[in-house]
Amino acid sequence: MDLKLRRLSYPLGVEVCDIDVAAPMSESQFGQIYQAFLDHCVLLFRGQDITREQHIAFSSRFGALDPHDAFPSDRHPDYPQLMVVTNEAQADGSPSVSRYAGRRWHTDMSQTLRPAAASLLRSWRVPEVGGDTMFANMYLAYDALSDGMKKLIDGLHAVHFSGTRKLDATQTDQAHASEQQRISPPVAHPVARVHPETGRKCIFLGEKVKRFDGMTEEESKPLIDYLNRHATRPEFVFRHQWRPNDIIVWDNRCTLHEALGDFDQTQNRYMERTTVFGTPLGYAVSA
Ligand SMILES: O=C(O)CCC(=O)C(=O)O
Ligand SMILES: [Fe+2]
Repeated sequence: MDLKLRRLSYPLGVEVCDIDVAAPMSESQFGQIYQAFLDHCVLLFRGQDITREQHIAFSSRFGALDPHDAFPSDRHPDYPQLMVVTNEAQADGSPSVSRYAGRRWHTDMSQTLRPAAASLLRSWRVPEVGGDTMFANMYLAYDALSDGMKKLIDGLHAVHFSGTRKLDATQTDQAHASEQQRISPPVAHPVARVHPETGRKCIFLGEKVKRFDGMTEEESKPLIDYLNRHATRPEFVFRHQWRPNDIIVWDNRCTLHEALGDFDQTQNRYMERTTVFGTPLGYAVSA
């Protein structure tokens, strides 16, 4: 049976309609879903009232799952394959460690030598309005560059840093950032990346990047800022408004995403994410 797809925006994303991701699914049906994922970069499944085990099982069909050793603070205590993103306070009343997770343009795990292939984010509780997430298509962003700029970035490697999350400058937040930097020292990745499955070129950058390898931060900043601004122009972006029990799957190799935080912080937002390992990329550099 053919999948029923509904496009979510011009640049990227389709809703996969009338599917229960927890129901038995043949190889050929999953093959169609995987092809839609490669073609459209972002998939949305609505109304998935599933268990954590089912979320993990569906995610595993996309590839081996990351146990999040590079992010122990945000891991679910009972399920290492799940990262928690929430503004809900911890049991002892202290602020959630993940309350600012994803609040800048980024691609998951790019601060490691095995950046993520896919991420599958499931919404449990969402605010009445807002708390949206934006996704940008890095194939389109690359294609829209001039030949001169393509040639310039072709040889460049960008240095991705850990611990760049927005902070309230509390001691806990500072300690968290230092710990993240210790776990994941900086790594360099190609700025113009060839997607390992589609073979298409895309911009691989985002706001974890502070400089190009072999250049100073001061020298790098103007071009990094330009490329991030260009890559996230509205015509490359889809903005998702969450409902409870949505699952969004995105391809981290050819998209950037950002959580907006545009909501009443007295309301609860609670999400869980699995992360599918990508192929090894890049090399370690000194800070
Ligand atoms: O909370 C969100 O909307 C996204 C957070 C994020 O960056 C992620 O889960 O990878
Ligand atoms: Fe993310």
